[in-house]
Amino acid sequence: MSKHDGHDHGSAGHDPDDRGHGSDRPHRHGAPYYDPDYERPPDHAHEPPENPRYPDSRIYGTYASKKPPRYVPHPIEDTCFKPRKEDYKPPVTCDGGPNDDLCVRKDHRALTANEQSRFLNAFSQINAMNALGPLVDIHSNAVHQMHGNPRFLPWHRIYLLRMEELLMAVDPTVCIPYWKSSEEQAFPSWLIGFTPTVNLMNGPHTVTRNIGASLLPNAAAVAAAMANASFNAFASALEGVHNSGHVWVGGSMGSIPTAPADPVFWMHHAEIDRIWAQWQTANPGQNPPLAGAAAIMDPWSETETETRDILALGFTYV
Ligand SMILES: [Cu+2]
Repeated sequence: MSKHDGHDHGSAGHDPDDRGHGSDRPHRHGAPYYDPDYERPPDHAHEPPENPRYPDSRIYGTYASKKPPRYVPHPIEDTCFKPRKEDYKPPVTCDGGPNDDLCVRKDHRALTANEQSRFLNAFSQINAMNALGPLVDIHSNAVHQMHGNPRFLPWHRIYLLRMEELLMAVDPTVCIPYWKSSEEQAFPSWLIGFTPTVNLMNGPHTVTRNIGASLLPNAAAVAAAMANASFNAFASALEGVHNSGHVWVGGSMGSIPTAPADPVFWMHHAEIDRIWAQWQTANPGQNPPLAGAAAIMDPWSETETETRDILALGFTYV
């Protein structure tokens, strides 16, 4: 039985089979989430391949095509969402308060029905424009070394930001909600029927789930991760908690190349990022030990230093 079967996922043990060499070690295509190993620092020097499917350098970084295909806006298919001009008034936070310029990421349980449909509608629209697939594909390229080492948290912080920017291009009131799975111990019910088909580089992928075949980390597991005083100890524990969340949802979420096709991926990672932000406040000056090329969040240009301050990046958690 493999350690990747789920039940023992996140164990601290090291499987020799999992410690191969170079690009073989991290998530091979289709590979499940594996235990983080922060003792092996990223060996990071590469140029990601150019791929003409990627149209926009702000979102797709070095994957962007020099001759971008034009976005083809797609009519809204969701009949539950009927945009009217008055829907596009500024978000309610524009009241002169401190959050005016920030995307305010909320607990998904606090979303109104309208905010839920806006999130799903924006998700469907960027998918229909074939702007989502290329973003998902970036996650399948292990060359970015975004799992199992200190790049995990800063890299996914930028990844979420790019997704949020894409969503906001469709609907500027949308921010990525977070899914506090350790507290809820349940899948967000309003996402159950939402299983989009996303065009990935290997062809269309329809989201599947196999919810609850393993254990979801509880609040104590998150508290135990939070109790670590050094970045690597904290981040490694939190990545393990995160892995178990992927395995618990199962299906697309259980596999690195397909996980971001499920909207719950973004909400799961928003929660992981929120926990990191909390830990940062409690542990000032504790930053990822990254230098040189490993400190650049390729395919984007942000450096590790630029990932530290979420307010400076333009979002906050409430
Ligand atoms: Cu990831």
